[in-house]
Amino acid sequence: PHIYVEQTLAIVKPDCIHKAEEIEDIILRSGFAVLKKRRVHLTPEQASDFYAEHYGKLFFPSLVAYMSSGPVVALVISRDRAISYWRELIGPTNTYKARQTHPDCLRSLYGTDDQRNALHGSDGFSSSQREIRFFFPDSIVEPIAVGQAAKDYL
Ligand code: DGI
Repeated sequence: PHIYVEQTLAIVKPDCIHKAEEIEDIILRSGFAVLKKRRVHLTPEQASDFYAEHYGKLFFPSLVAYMSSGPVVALVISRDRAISYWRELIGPTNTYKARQTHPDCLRSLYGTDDQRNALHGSDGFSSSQREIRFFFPDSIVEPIAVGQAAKDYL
């Protein structure tokens, strides 16, 4: 039996940037390795590209303004089941709903409101590939099957 070590993209968003080191500690304590990290202040054009799937929605302009309002920290993080596990840790999109249904999740603890939700996580394998390459263009993004030899440290 193999374990698939995946990579996913985490973003500490502008409303949470002052907690970036605390978030990185939580990431590490949750069994992830931090493979890459970059602090960047996105332009509105870059934020629009990143969230292109939401173009045309009512909240799109304010989403772009928020994501370009200050620096973010983008991290490529890795462990088994990284994509779904990081999504579970951050919790529901809406901070207020998260506080009702998942009080211990990271968006509940660190989010600001229904849009400023502190953290991002890729929602599937193809978005993880696109989003990792968005911030780290040279990345090779494939799940790695880890066999017997590595099972002791996973
Ligand atoms: O993958 P998620 O970040 O959980 O959610 P998503 O991809 O559906 O939306 C991307 C971001 O856009 C989300 O983190 C916050 C914002 N957003 C999503 N839905 C709404 C929203 N902002 C507002 N104001 N209203 C929404 O309905």
